[in-house]
Amino acid sequence: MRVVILVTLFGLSLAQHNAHIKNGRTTIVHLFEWRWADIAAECERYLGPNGFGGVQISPPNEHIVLDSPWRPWWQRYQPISYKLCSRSGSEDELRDMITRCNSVGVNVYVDAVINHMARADGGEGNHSSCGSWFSVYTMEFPSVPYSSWDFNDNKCYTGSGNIENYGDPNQVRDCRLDRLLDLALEKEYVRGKVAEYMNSLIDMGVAGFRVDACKHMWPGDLDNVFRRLNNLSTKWFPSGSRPFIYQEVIDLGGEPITSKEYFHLGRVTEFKYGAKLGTVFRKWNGEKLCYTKNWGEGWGFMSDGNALVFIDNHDNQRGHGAGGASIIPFWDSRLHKMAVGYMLAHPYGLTRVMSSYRWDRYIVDGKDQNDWMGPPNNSDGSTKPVPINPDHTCGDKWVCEHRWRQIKNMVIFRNVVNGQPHANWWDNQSNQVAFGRGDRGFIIFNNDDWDLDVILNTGMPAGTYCDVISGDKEGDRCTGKQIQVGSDGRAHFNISNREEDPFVAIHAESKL
Ligand code: 5J7
Ligand code: CA
Repeated sequence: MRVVILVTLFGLSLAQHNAHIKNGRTTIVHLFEWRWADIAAECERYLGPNGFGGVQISPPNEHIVLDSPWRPWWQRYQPISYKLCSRSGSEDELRDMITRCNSVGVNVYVDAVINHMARADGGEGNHSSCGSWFSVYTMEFPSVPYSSWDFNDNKCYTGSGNIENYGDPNQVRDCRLDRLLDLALEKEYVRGKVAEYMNSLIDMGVAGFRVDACKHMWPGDLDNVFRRLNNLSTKWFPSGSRPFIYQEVIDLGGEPITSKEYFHLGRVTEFKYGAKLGTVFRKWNGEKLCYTKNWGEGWGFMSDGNALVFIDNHDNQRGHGAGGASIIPFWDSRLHKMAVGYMLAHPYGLTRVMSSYRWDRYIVDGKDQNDWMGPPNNSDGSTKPVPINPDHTCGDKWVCEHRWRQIKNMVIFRNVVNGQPHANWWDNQSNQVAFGRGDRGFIIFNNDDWDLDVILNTGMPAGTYCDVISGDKEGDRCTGKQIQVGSDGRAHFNISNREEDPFVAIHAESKL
């Protein structure tokens, strides 16, 4: 009997590691701060047709509206209620978007902010995205409703009421994260409200959640909440499917709270991945690309089946959060394409691609004074739509990294090589490396300051392949480079270090 229960519980939690991605797709894109109407259109016109598996959306619930700084991105991380109206749109627009994305096989993952409500300096009144009244002074959020009983202050023993020492797990979980009013998730009532919110989204058809700030919540409390979650909607998913859970835990080492406390609950963000790969591609600290021969667990990362990996996220792309200056955001576009390309070619982890907006960077003494800026907006503060240019790029400061040819084609590459082993490694003992994925794909990088000219075994069937970095396969021709693979699987590669994109990738479906 005991054994049966254990197996059942284990099976239940493991299920929350499954992203339920459809049609052999593999990658999630974070459309940071996009409006629901734009996401719906993007699913239909781009994400579905180009093999993206899912989209992570900004928090859909009611949030504070801040005047100072003006409408920053982080206001989305200060909940006021679980009403589904945010600066990305209304509940109806959200529902329409979820349906339309599901209809083209693109899953929706919701950013769930459940550790806290607004900040203690957030005032009171109706300055919120649906106009709900709240007071941070009395800790009242009547639209949930939460009152002062639902917060943790009685359990926090620091002088300030805030987290003062990350070396003490009790205060990291029970005190305020930088003055954010900390929810008492051990309370039946709070657990019920949070689960009700998440279930309303599951019933609308979402496939799972990116859970914000998990380091600041007890794994036992999260387990309780997650067990209350419904199975996914059978309109879109097989019956009995558990919601996919990926937990934001910033663990770069050096703190008592670690990622592995959360593995049994779902996947966990591997922040070491982008921080380390950034160091490698920037060639800092004597790092070389050839050292990534054992990339993944060999670098001390969490096990493959637990990892959600990314080059940058909405926080650390601003030089704000974890990883610091080594992170490679879209501003460093040449390196960004290479690092994302490497990630998507490599079998480790479930991959997430960032899609950002530009802001007016203004760096003083290494700190960006404008790291707070919210999305492109109209003068009334409303978020601008994402216009699509004739060349398929995005306008109005929307960066749309996921539409960059090199990144879009590597998302397809990952789908084509899905399940194939890392194979045929080659390196020059410096920053030129190559590897394949079984006999389905092959990629080669030149991040040295000199040219690459080499003949390598690709492991691929003979033929002429289009390089999907310098161009596309269009009908029976390549718009970029062509690579000839001989009957022995060998091919000649020549990559100048001065090229716009000093890497080449071929796969089974880029063959002429
Ligand atoms: C939590 C961590 O465990 C951590 O390791 C980290 O680097 C950052 C945070 C963190 O998470 C948040 C989650 C939220 O949902 C909302 C939040 O406001 C935060 C948050 O503030 C936060 O920490 C900020 O960044 C750290 C590097 C600082 O040490 C913190 O003090 C805090 O910085 C504060 O940011 C500034 O002190 C304050 O002046 C400013 O107004 C405030 C702006 O808010 C944010 O920067 C939000 C960050 C955020 C980070 C996330 O990872 C995330 O998923 C969502 C939001
Ligand atoms: Ca907490």
